[in-house]
Amino acid sequence: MDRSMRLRSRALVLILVGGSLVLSFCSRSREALLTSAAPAMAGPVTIAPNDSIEALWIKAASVRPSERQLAWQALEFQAFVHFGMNTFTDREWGQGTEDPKLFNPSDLNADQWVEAAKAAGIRGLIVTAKHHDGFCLWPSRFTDHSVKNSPWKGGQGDVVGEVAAACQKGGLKFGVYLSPWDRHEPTYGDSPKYNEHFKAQLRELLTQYGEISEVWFDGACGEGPNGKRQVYDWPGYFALIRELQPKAVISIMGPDARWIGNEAGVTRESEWSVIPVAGSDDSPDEKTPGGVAHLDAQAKDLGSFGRIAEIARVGGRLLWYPGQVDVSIRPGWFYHAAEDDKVKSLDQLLDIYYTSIGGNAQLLLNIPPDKRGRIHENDARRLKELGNRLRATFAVNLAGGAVLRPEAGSRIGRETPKGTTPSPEGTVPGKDYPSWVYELRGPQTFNVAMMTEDLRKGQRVESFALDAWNGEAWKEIAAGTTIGWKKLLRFPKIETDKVRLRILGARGEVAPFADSLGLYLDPER
Ligand code: FUL
Repeated sequence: MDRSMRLRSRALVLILVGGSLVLSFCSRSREALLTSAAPAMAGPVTIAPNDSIEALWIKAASVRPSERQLAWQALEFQAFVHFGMNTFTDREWGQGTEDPKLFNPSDLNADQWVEAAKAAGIRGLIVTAKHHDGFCLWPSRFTDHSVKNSPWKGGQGDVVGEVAAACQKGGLKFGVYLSPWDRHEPTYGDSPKYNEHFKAQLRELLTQYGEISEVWFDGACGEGPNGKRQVYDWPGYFALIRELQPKAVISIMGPDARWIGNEAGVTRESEWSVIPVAGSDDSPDEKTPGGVAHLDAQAKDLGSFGRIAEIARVGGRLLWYPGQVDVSIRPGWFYHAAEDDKVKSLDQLLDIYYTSIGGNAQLLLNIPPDKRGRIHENDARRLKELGNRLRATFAVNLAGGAVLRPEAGSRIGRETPKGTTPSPEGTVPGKDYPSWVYELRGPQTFNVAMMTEDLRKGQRVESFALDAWNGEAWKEIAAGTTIGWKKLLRFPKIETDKVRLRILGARGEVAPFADSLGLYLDPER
């Protein structure tokens, strides 16, 4: 996303002016702060039947993201690029028997992909290096089913290499999708042999293309009951990635980021990054679409306190496992000319943006190149419209420079509940939570609010409300449940010089900080 769209001013300096706190904004971006300050790490936290409610509350507030998860979350918006044999056969899933000669883009231009993505404010790109049909977009030494046997560039081309270079040039992060399910590879189903093959291909991708920011492992496998049964060596795959690209996030069938549970571009109303999971086994579970064992990524409730208590009864652990929303700009994942007029509208994309990034998730928007090897004009135009609209909306934070004061009578300090051990990490249910009043720099007109939590302190807020002062009284203008990385709320235009943020429920203490509130005007609403 352009610098102008980045949220600036994250180092909060609390200056006492006449009993009030003035938010002083410095010029470092939030991303810079997040990546420079190493979070206090807390890996999986064990939960057990004998944990009291208070103990569970404190444990839930103590789970932290890893540095790689924080950096990934700060990307916010990435492009998914489905391109390969299916682009040329007009299919979504290939058989693995397609002739490599069918792959022949007439005008492949990875710089154009990057420019189209950047126009929307996208910060990273993940390309399908190999989809289920097994055709490799790079000249792998371990199969003949690749670009090297295609007519494209006389068999001398390397799509992965061109995309990696274009991303580097354009300042985008670069990641790879490598399908574990391979319908072409003869060793598939002969588990140890295929695992070696898969790791050899993974090694090529992890060593030949510079920094890889994400490895996306699909959970799909269409082998029927009589099909080949492959037992994947997940721990081996993960170890290789950690060894060769320690900063890379391993998503979906992996420990760092989870599938949100749909391909519709929406999050749950309450989207938690602290997720309780039964048992102690972290290896992906192919029986449930969940990435880690015993997690049903499609369940309606993944992280409520009730769910945590339920899992504690059978014994398990709390993971920092943030959600990613994958959705296509068109009906299909791959390009089909018949869908040229089915590119999602600007309003649909805005809804997706607000409910995914603004719902505590990362957005992975698929933009499939066509048979030329270019992002089609209709898609490119829509991406630009999206970026323009977001830039216009988020250019100025109208809460910038606000004077912040705790509301009289509300409580900011921590209390130690009866019967629990004092902990640096939080409070308990059923207490009063804080409210803050933001005195704006004069009357402001806005229709978008943004709330964020400092994830270095975990994810804590369970519900909140936002009020505007109408000259005589407070009027609630928006409310929500979880916040996490970011909550975005849209409402009819309002003019006021004072807003109030009420925390209605939280796991532990919620400290005021500069990121907690942004107010914006979407000029087109
Ligand atoms: C699914 C795959 O089967 C689709 O083809 C696509 O790649 C999507 C992102 O994931 O599981």
